[in-house]
Amino acid sequence: MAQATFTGGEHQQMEYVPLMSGHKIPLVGLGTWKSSSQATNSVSTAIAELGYRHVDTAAEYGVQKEVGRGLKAAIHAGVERKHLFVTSKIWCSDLSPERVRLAFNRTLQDLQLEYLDLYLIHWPFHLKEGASRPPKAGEVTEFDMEGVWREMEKLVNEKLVRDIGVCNFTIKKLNNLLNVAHIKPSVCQAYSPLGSQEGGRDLVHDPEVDRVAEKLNKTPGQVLVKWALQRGTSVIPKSTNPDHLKENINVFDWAIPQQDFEALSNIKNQKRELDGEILFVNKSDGPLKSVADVWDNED
Ligand code: NDP
Ligand code: 1BO
Repeated sequence: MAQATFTGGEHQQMEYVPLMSGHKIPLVGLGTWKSSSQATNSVSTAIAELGYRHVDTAAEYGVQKEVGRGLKAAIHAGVERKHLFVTSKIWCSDLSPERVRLAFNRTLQDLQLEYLDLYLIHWPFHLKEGASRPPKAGEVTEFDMEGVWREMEKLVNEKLVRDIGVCNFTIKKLNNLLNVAHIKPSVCQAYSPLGSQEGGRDLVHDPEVDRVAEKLNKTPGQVLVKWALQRGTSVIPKSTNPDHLKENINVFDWAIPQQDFEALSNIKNQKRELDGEILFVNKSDGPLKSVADVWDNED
């Protein structure tokens, strides 16, 4: 884990970890999936009042304009842009070389920013514009990974993006990318630290999480965020609830004892909550006919 860096102020002191590029990513960020119209308030409160410095969003979340207004309010309140870390993602229907720049420009405009800190490939599959969920025959098409990555590299070279990376890549796909990348991916995003939202797994009420929370006099949300940090990842819990926002960043001056950390790591019935089935699997026509296909049979 990297040495802590502090930003000062009344709110929580953020800690950071260096990326391969040398830029540093805040250890706790704010997720914005399904934040809807509350995104503006949660982003501005999180940054200006609570000490968050990282916001994770995506074109597909449909909240980038709201997030942009929240960022603007936080900057207006005195937080400098250079102290923020903003991540967005390119959606599957824009995953062709000729659409990368357009998608990126739309994202910058919606977020009211001049550059992004991190731009990620959201999922490594190319979807036709307006594809159904689940996709119909012919709606999942070939993904030109090398061509798309070249366009993303251009954004870095033009200083419009500081780091580029991926989400939902298997080891096989990462190796394919590493074979062609001139600029290596800085991040393979891990997400849903609390078990995600409706349809996900309610880890906040898991008995083992509750036991550790009670023992340490912390909330279940804090225990889950801290577990992810101690595991060695940065973390992006989503919340639009002010109390949760406060809890989720208050994780830097205590630790989960090793025995409890191991108990949490061994919680029963672990599985991937967001498996991509609804987004990409067409059982009869493919090309992805099962969840195993989505994950290259690596699970
Ligand atoms: P999380 O695991 O972050 O869980 C969010 C849920 O937990 C919400 O219902 C939230 O409700 C609740 N919650 C938050 N804090 C607490 C707390 N302290 N105590 C109790 N409940 C709490 O879910 P996400 O799936 O949203 O993952 C986080 C972020 O990761 C996303 O928002 C998105 O930015 C990113 N992501 C990226 C993906 C990718 O493909 N790259 C996929 C999925 C997510 P409330 O708002 O009421 O607090
Ligand atoms: C549909 C988008 C999945 C969450 O990132």
